[in-house]
Amino acid sequence: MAMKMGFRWFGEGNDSISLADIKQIPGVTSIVWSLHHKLPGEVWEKEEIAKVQKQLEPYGFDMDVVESVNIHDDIKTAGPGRARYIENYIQTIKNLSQFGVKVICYNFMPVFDWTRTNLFFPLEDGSTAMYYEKAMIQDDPRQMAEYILSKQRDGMTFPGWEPERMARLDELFAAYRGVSKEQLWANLIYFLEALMPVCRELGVKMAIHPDDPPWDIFGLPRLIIDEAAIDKLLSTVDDPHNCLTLCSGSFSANPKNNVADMVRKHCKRIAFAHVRNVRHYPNGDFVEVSHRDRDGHSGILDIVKAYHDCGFEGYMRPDHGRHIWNEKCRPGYGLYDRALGIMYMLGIWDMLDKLKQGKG
Ligand SMILES: [Mn+2]
Repeated sequence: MAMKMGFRWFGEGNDSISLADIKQIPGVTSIVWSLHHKLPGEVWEKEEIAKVQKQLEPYGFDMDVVESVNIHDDIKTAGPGRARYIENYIQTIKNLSQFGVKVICYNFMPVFDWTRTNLFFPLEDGSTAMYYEKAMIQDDPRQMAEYILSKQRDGMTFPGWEPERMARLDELFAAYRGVSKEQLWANLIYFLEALMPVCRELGVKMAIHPDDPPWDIFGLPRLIIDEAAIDKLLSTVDDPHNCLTLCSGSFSANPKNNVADMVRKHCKRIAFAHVRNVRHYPNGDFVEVSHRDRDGHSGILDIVKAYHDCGFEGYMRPDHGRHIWNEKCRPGYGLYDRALGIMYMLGIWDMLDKLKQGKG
């Protein structure tokens, strides 16, 4: 077993990048996929999954990792539909496992998924990248939701920012109003404990993605924000199928988080690694930069080395990249910069392999 390199793809007709393009990036064996037309709570039907399988097959890509099967708000808030939506989720796991899916990346963020204030911030080299301006995230989430939704071009919606959900923003905020951080934790644990028996039976790992950014926004509690939260999650549901999607970019948006330490501590429980580099500004703003270690503050060299040192056998992918060479693409998900990121990561990895063999 060895680390497996993946690439996130939004699906036929939903991504500017083709599978043929991805095939030409050295080292990629896994397509990280999803059914982006499904709303949280719906069962993913076998016929829909089979369609994706047919598309990947000619290229020899595996479909082992799904990102994401989103969680219905009733599961996060313990709302009236919780039991039904958990049942649907379990059915989706069963259907996915018939196609060889081994890892499901998901998140437990209330109302909003990842949050940025500028999706096309100009960097000094002429490229653009996603930027988070702390001062812009004040009391009114509607302004930010409108900005994000206005950037959804050509019918491509962002996962976690479904217009159907954003249209009900007031209603969603009302549903979370009574949910404290402790209750949100209890609801996450309840959800995972309900899933673990079927995950054990089918060998499917649930891999939670951290909250992005890793702090409370708009008065909404956020759970997976630091090492203490990871410790709590993994020890409370202490099952090898309760795992992490360790996103270096999300965690390192808070300079106090040391991602390489997290890797060393929890290597065996990391099913999926997102590798991304972030540059901090003294006022708390941050921007996503190239994967090259010295371009940002995430510590990419230390992180990749930590994975290599611990014998990581999970899936890895470059996370967001910049928009370079005038590429028209989904924010953060262009072909070119992510391909550069892969070559940087594999360059480090292959050299560490070679050094290790030399020693042996
Ligand atoms: Mn990520």
